[in-house]
Amino acid sequence: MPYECIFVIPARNEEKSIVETVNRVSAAMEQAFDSFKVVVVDASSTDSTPQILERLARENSRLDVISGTRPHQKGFDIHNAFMKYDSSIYGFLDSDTPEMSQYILPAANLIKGGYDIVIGSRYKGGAKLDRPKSRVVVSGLYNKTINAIFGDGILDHQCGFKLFSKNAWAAISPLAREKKWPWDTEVLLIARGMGMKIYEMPISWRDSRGRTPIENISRVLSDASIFIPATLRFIYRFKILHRLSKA
Ligand SMILES: Nc1nc2c(ncn2[C@@H]2O[C@H](COP(=O)(O)OP(=O)(O)O)[C@@H](O)[C@H]2O)c(=O)[nH]1
Ligand SMILES: [Mg+2]
Repeated sequence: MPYECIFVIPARNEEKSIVETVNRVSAAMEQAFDSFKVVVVDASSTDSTPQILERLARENSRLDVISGTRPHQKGFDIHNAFMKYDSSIYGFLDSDTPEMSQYILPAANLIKGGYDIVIGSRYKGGAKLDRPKSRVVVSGLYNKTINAIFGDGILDHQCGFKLFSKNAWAAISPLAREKKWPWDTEVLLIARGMGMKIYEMPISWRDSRGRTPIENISRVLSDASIFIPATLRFIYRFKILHRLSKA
């Protein structure tokens, strides 16, 4: 029997947030579904996250813990976790934003009502944002660039909260290749190319890390080194190859 929903939480060194996130996601899932699994992918954490997860899994029969791959492969880890289960809905939520679990029930209802994909959006009207300026500027530039190139109309590609219907995931998954952060953008571009119905849900978002300005700049630079080559790959795949195949 397929599950009604599989909900994945990617986690790397999340000893501060993981208990609250697992508990709040589990409570939200109880409200929304009869049969479900909460699946934490522990990506080589070096803090006490693995021990905490072992304890949580002993207490919670609906929690599965699986091991991630190398660091930075969040997309690949979520992808692999989805592939392990047969489910009507697949979703994921970043571990450091437990308050986002409040959106699981409304997002699940939208999928049940016929949407292919529901994504959290920090930039849609009605959203509330508490984020360092450097990251807001870079993220805004990134989303606008993707829109200018691909015309996909999505305002927030990279928010760590997304749900997919079974059919949407079955169609997208064989085509998704990115392993790192840009996997989110890739799955949305594939979905748009297939004419899927995507709902951007305005959310209230707070960057929880409390990084120093130097750490924020360093994150922006490391993101640039990952997102710029990925965007060039997307141009090749979704624009150039697409045009050649039509010629
Ligand atoms: N699978 C996996 N997850 C990761 C990795 N690094 C961070 N995460 C998780 O991915 C989510 C987003 O990471 P975060 O550092 O908060 O990114 P930000 O929100 O863009 O600043 C969090 O739940 C992290 O625990 C990783 O290397 N692999
Ligand atoms: Mg985060």
